[in-house]
Amino acid sequence: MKLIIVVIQDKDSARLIDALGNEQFKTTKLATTGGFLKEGNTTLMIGCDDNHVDRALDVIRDNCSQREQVVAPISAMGGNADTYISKPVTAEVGGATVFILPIEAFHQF
Ligand code: 2BA
Repeated sequence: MKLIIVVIQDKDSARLIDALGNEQFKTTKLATTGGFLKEGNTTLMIGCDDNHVDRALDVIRDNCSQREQVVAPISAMGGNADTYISKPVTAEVGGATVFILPIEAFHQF
């Protein structure tokens, strides 16, 4: 068994959860925050058999599009936590960041 952890944009989450559900994948949705943009994103946990991982990756790939966005991450100025600057940069957003972990045991009581 594997645990797939996938970080996606909020706007892709409903479509991806529905698409995974249509293929009998079970998901848990977590509200998360990206460390760079400090904006909300969505993290899904998907537990599945090893032989279903490739299908899950196909569904994720098909439902999370990548796009460029001008963003303004907030950072401390001169190491002084009281003063912050916001410098716009272009970042690739969307798509999906995927981690696949082996699961030692799975129980439901
Ligand atoms: P954020 O950390 O908010 O990053 C959002 C996007 O900003 C990133 O998209 C990347 O395109 C850009 N970015 C991140 N750090 C950057 C930097 N130092 N300089 C310039 N651009 C930067 P993704 O790479 O697709 O990541 C999307 C979200 O996935 C991230 O949101 C974070 O929540 C998560 N993530 C990505 N890689 C991760 C990792 N190795 N470990 C844990 N979480 C990760």
